Amino acid sequence: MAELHNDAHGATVAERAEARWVWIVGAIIVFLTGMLVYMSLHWAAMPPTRMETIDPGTLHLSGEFVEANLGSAREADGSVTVRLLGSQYAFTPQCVLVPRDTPVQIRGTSSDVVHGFSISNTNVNVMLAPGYISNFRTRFEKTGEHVMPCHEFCGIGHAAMWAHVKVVEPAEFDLAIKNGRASCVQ
Ligand SMILES: [Cu+2]
Repeated sequence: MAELHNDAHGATVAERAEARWVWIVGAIIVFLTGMLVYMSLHWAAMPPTRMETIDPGTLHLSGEFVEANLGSAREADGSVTVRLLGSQYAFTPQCVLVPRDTPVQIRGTSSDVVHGFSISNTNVNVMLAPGYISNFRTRFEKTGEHVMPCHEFCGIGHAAMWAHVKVVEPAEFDLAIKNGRASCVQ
C-alpha cells in the first residue's frame, strides 16, 4: 500500500492539491462573472453605433425595404447595393443579379422571424433578424450562378426557402436595370 505523505497538520498531498484547485476554479468563476457584468454594463452604456434598426410592421409601406426598392441598384460610385427581404418562406427578390468584379453591398432584413442566408462557393453568410438591418460587403470575381438557401430554421416551410444569385458581366447587369433596380426574377 502506498505511503500517505502527511504534513504538519495531517493533510495529505492529494488534499492540498485539491484545496489549490478549489482556489483556481473559484478564481476562474469570479473572473468570468466579472467579465459578464463588465461587458453587460459596457454594451448597455455604449451600443454599437453602426447598428441599424427598422420597424418590421411597416416595412412594406415605407422606407428602404418597400417592394419597388428591392433588388440590385447601381450607386453613383459604381458599386452595387442589393436590398433583399426574408419572409416565411421566400426571399424577395427570388433571384439576385450582381455584376462581376464590382463592390457589392448586401442590405437585408426580415419581415417576420429570424432568417439567414449563405451564398454557395462564397464567404457570404448573413443573419436576417426582424427589427434590424444586416449589412454585408463582398465582391464576386467570376460570372456564374450560386444558390442562396435560408440557413436559419424559420418554420415548416424552411427547407423550401431558397433564392438564386446570378453573377453577370457588368454591361449585362446595366442592361437589366429597369426603374433603377435589377434582378434575375423571370
Ligand atoms: Cu427562413
